[in-house]
Amino acid sequence: MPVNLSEEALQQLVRRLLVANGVDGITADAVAGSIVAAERDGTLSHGLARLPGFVSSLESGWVTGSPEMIVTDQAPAVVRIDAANGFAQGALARGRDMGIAKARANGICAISIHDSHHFGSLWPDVEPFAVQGLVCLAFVQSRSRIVAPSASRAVLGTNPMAFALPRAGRDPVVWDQASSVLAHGDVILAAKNGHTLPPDAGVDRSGHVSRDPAAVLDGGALLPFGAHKGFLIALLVEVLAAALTGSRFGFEDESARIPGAVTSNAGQMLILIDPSRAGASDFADRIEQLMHALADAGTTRMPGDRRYINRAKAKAGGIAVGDAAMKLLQSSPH
Ligand code: NDP
Ligand code: PYC
Repeated sequence: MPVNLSEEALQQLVRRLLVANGVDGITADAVAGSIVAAERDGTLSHGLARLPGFVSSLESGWVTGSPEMIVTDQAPAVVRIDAANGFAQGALARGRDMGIAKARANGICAISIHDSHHFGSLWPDVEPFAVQGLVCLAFVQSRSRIVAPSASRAVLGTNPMAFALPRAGRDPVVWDQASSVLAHGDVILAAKNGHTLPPDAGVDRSGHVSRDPAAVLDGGALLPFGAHKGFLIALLVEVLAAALTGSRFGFEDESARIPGAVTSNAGQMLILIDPSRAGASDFADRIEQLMHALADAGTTRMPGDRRYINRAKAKAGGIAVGDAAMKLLQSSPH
């Protein structure tokens, strides 16, 4: 039977499990915040379902729980963070204030994170910047899983990117999407729940399109969204998140060879823009005009809507935590 927990109670349990597995306090707060936000808002592919993967990656020694991360004032508009083989959310927590200060001072700032592991959703990383009035873009790359339309094997990762847009007096518009038709996490959930995949989401180990999640997971690969266009977005993400940050490409990641390791050693790039410094003094009004035009045209669904509805429900009724997750959460010492 699922147990209903408040966001705060679940945050404490997830944090405790991470700390018990060697994660430092700042990183544990940040990673737990990301996992709980995903579960709360209904992004189940990157919520509590990810906990066993975080724990097994830590136990395998592949990821460092409490590394010495270094935040460097790299250039007037660049913060560089050496995550020292730790979790990306912990690195961002350490560099975000410098990034915001630089974006406000210069109009724009890149936060360049290398030697990091990102195993979560991107929207919890970007949404807080928009709440503070900044436009934010984020790019993360990971283990090779996307096969290009003309290729025979995967090189690029499922490479998500996210965009957060502040709105005056309203929740930000935030989108966050994998470069594949489906995130790998959703293929795992489909396999677990006995669902078939949408057509053209993945191929089996022989390269044949397959709707069987087990076949895709067992040596197969995922297809980019929108045919060649998703492949090109995945390429852009790989360059911004890996090459520009000084991180390994997805095809250089060695996690697949380490028993228990499911996170990838990779990079993350965030770009912050202060609209008030970008030359558009009427930015907030222009965004409202755009939103009204979309609504007038019949757009009833904006990115983030689903999550905000789930968030309100969780605030009112709590977050349902299943037996397996509860057992894992209670396995750490009190
Ligand atoms: P989805 O396809 O579920 O959603 C992508 C975006 O589209 C969301 O912002 C969603 O908003 C929005 N959206 C959905 N339907 C509509 C619609 N009809 N009109 C307008 N907007 C819509 O996400 P993915 O499966 O691509 O990714 C799932 C998660 O996996 C992401 O959080 C991503 O960060 C994560 N991921 C992480 C990776 C990593 O390396 N760490 C790798 C790959 C993926 P809403 O949120 O409101 O549903
Ligand atoms: O769901 O594709 C995915 C993914 C890769 C790394 C973390 N999530």
